[in-house]
Amino acid sequence: MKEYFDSIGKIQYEGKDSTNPLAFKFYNADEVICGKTMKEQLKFALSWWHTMGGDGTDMFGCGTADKSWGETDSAARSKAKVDAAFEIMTKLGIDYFCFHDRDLSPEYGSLAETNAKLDAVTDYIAERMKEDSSKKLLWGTAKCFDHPRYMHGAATSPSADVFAYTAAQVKKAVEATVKLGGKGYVFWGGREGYETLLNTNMGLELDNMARLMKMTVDYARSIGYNGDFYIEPKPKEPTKHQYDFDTATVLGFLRKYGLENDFKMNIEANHATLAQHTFQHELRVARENGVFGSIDANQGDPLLGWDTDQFPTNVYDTALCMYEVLKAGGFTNGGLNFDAKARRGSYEPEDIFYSYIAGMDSFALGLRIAAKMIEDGRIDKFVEDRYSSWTSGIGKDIIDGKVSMADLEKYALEKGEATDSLSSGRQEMLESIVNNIMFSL
Ligand code: XUL
Ligand code: CO
Repeated sequence: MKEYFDSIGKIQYEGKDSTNPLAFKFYNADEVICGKTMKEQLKFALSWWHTMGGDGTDMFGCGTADKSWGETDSAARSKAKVDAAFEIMTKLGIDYFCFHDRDLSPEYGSLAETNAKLDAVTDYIAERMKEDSSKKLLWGTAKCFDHPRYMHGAATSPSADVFAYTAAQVKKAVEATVKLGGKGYVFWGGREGYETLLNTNMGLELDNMARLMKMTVDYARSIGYNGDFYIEPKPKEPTKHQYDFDTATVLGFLRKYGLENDFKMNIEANHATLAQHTFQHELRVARENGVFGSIDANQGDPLLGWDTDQFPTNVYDTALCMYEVLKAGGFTNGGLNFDAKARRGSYEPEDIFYSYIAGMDSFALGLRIAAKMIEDGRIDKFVEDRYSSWTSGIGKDIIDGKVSMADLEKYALEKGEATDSLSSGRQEMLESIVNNIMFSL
């Protein structure tokens, strides 16, 4: 088998004092944290689109990184991508991968030919997975947003023919996911939104988006898929307004169409910040509503207002993320997919490794800090005490449904002014506790 990165060996854990850029400082796969190995807690995944296909092309210029994998023929390149991806995963100790159908194999002349070529690639991946059972598919999805046919949306297109084409493409992507044993199928509404309401029938578009999801669930279950379906919220980009704006909006949508039992969230950090939320906020909303599923790990740049998809290196954010993940009971079918790309200037092959090492170490450090925050207990204790008025007396009576508004009026009249029942929110003290924990590791 051809080796694509022959100067790079298996990346080892060398501990926090190591200065070797090609070693993990915090990610020690087999070390047990909060009852599971780091590998099980973090469930890292490689994103096929950024890592195997993304060459740095942006709105202002062409690609800088060579992602041809030494092949000019399209089918040969798709196969080479599989070998290169397996090599990257093995060297980094990453077990999972995620794909869009068209990252595995591009569109050819007709849908029939496109499907046949995709089958050849998924057959080859299945073969490679058989040889190495540590490699697993975290989730699959369909790229229903780049071809011109999707210029006005896919399931939300004004054209019923485009809806039909979308259904055909999603059906095939679900089949590919099932064939490779995937435990997740993602809907990210690439162009499911609008540019102007002057040309948009919002009600019909939302109904149709739900129709496609319902059809997908029914079809996938009928062919034996028992994994999760995820919606990946994003407020804008490429469209001005994306219908899956944020977790709260998606929850409203799912509940309106009776889809709430079939879908969980795939929360992406940079999408959260585009929606003017923190990453932790989106995770908390998902967790509190029982729809926490999977994570697209990346980060944006606070000075750039778009989806920069940078590798995550902000440890404060990874710590608060892993705090939410641990509180949610950890991942089940989901995991941490690096929906992230090396910067356009980081174009050399080894930058792929530096990027993943940076991301994996940042999440490993985040996990260590989050576990320590929980073990330390000061934050949890503070929150518990802050709400202690709900565990007895009038608070408990309200929760138990024992009192009416008239009873509460009587209580308030007797009790008098309520300000004295409050105490400080202690935000700065709590932030300082987090820093204290972070730096005591
Ligand atoms: C785009 C994005 C997608 C989804 C999968 O912003 O995040 O790559 O993760 O379609
Ligand atoms: Co994503």
